[in-house]
Amino acid sequence: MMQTELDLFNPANPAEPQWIGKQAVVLPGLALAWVDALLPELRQIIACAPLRHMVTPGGLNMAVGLTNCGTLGWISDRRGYRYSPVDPLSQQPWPALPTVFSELAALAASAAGFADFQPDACLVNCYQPGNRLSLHQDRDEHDYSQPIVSVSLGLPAVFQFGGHSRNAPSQRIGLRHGDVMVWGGEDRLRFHGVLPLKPGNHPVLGSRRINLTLRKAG
Ligand code: MD6
Ligand code: FE
Repeated sequence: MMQTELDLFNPANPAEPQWIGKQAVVLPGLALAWVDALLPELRQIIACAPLRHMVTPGGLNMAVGLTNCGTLGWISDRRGYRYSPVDPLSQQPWPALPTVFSELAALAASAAGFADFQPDACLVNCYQPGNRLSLHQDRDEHDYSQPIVSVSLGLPAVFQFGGHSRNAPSQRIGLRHGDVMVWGGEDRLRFHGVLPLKPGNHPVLGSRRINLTLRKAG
C-alpha cells in the first residue's frame, strides 16, 4: 500500500527512535529542548558567515543556502566539493562550533550507539519552499567510521533514504522541527536527498527549513 503523507509524519509511536537502517536512526523531537539554545548561536554564525549559494563543480548555482561552523567547513566550487578551514567569502576561519551543537550531537550519536562522537564541522543548510537536495552520498570526509548527526529545524521535509547505488529503491522519511537523525557504520555511504520543500510557515523559523549536519570531517 502507498504510504500516505500522514503516515510519514506519524510513526506508530512518535517518541520512539525510528530505525531506518541497521545503523541509521531518527530520534523524533530530540532537539526540541535544545532549540532555544541553538537558535541564538545559529544567528551569530550566520551573521559572521552568511548563508550563500555555492556553485557546483558542474557550474550550477545550488538552490539551498549554506554556511558552516567548526574548524572545517564543507564547500563547493568549480574545483569540486571539499572541506576548507576558511570561509572563501571572508578568507577567515569559520565561526567556532558552539558547545551546545557538539553536546547535542554527542548525545544523539550515543543514543544511536556511537560513543564519544566529537564533531569538528557543522554544515548549515537553509531550504526555501521548492528547494530540494538531489540524491547524493556524503564522501568528502576522511573517516567513514564516524557517524553523521543531522538536526532538522523549521518546516517539515521529506527525506529520501536510498541504498548503496543511485538507482536502489529509497524510503521516504518525514523530518520535522526538532528531529535528529544519526547514521553511520554500514549505512554511512547510502544515497540520500531531500524532496522539494512544501510551502508553509513555521511558528519559530517562518518559511524555511534549516538543517545542521554535524560531522568529524578531519
Ligand atoms: C538535509 N542532509 O537534511 C540534508 N547527509 O537537509 C544531508 O544531506 C545529510 O541529513 C548526511 C547525513 C545526514 C543528512
Ligand atoms: Fe548528505
